[in-house]
Amino acid sequence: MDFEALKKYSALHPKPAGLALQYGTAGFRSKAEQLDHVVFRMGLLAVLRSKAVTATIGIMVTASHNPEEDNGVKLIDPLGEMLHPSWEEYATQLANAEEQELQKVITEICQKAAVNLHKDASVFIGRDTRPSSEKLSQSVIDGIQVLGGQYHDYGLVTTPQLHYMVCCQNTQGQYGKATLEGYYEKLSKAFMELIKQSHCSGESQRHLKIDCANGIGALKLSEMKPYFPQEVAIHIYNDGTKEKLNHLCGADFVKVHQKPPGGLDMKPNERCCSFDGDADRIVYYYKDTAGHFHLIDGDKIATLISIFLKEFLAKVKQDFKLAVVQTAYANGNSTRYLQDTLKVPVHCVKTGVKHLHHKAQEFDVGVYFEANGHGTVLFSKAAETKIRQLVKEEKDDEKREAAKMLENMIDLINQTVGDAVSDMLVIEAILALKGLTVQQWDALYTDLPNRLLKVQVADRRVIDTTDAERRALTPPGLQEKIDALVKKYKLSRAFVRPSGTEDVVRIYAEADTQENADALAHEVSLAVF
Ligand code: 16G
Ligand code: ZN
Repeated sequence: MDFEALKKYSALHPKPAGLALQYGTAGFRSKAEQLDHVVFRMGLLAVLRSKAVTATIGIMVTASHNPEEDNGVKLIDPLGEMLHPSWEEYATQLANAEEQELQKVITEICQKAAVNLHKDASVFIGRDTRPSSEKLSQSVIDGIQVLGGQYHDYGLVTTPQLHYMVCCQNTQGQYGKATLEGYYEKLSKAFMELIKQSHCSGESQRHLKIDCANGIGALKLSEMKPYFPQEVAIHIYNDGTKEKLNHLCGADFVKVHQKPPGGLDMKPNERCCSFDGDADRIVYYYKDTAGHFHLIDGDKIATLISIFLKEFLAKVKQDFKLAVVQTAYANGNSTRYLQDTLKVPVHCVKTGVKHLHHKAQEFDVGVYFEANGHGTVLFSKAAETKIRQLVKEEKDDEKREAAKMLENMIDLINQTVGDAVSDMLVIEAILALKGLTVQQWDALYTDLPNRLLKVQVADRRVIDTTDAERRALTPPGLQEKIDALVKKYKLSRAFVRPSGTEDVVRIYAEADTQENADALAHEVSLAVF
């Protein structure tokens, strides 16, 4: 390794002395001006990771739903999944090394991770529409080049598109073509095949208004539009030409504030949805004739998809195991509906996509969604192979047709990570096939009133949790206090957890009425101090 060149280039991307950041649940996130050295070094790390696993690695510059002034970076592993946890630690060490320690830290990583420096390295790069993203992705390229890695810069792409590219590349095209065109063709073809079977989509049924958070989603949806016939009537709002990214709009805003985004005029009963800033999350909503706002979050999306999959999996009669993975934030009534009414097993894991993804891999068909709208469906290799085989060979018409439906779903779903564009098409296809209106979908169950609060404490790490973050182990006595508060209300539940992305403690409470959910959340927040 040419440490002289490294030293020279690193000096062009100096680390502010004393600044320490952590590779958290969403990679690095910070004010954009603090990130130049981090992205340069993540370019270095991507090369090392690529050499260690002999595969193409992805690197995405984005801060998702965070304010436009922020930015972030995360690495994507070979099959399009999140960076392996053991390397998250290396990422943190490398980002925080003072200039004179850089060589030592790199050497250590190479030793610990058995990196063979003689191997080739290949990195795919993508970025969101933030003003700071272009320059930061240039610094990523500097880092890659200094270690002699090859790269392909996809420029402006959604986060899930980059995950898709990396997976295509490392599976020799089995997952699809590693181009934007390949992505659009694969998804649009599967979608059109699916809705061919729908008989009940009237004119008004087809319209969908999409709030793109003034981000990358708008650009990519416009690119995709020509792949669809005119009947697919999607209307793009908050396309980034007028307002700031994520400002008073986007999936996170809508979910957190439980109200419609700015910039989108909603008529009663119109179906609308919001993407987040990098288009890996989606939530739906509508306004009823009385003017009340109804949010359809990740839990209800998981429910709709599960209903569809359960029906068609039953038709192919293969005894595939279907399960849903949620986090502690899932509304209690969604869990009850899935388990008791739909009879689909539900599993709860810690917050963060990697935990949900990992758990969902245990089943033939694993549906996972966070309440905030990030999610997808995973099919095991065996299930996918069997379904494709049934499409080709099954003699029984009904079974073969059901398999065909599932095969198109498999192709429409981005199995690498939650993808707002793909999820939207999955939802639109299911609504059309089942002839469901947005109100009927919403009426599957009623969300329990809930409240999310955050509080600043001296050190959020004093809170340690267990049972998928649903119970606090420390500080001593806290869980007992929460238990006593929860007992005061009906249908109630509450938990606290340290945030993985902000210096705060988050509190979640739900109860029979909004007043009670609010009161419970407030009382729990007082118990945290
Ligand atoms: C990150 C996670 C998201 C999670 C959120 C929780 C990924 C790609 N993203 O944005 O899934 O919901 O963190 O944030 O894993 P918190 O720890 O601050 O509550
Ligand atoms: Zn996002």
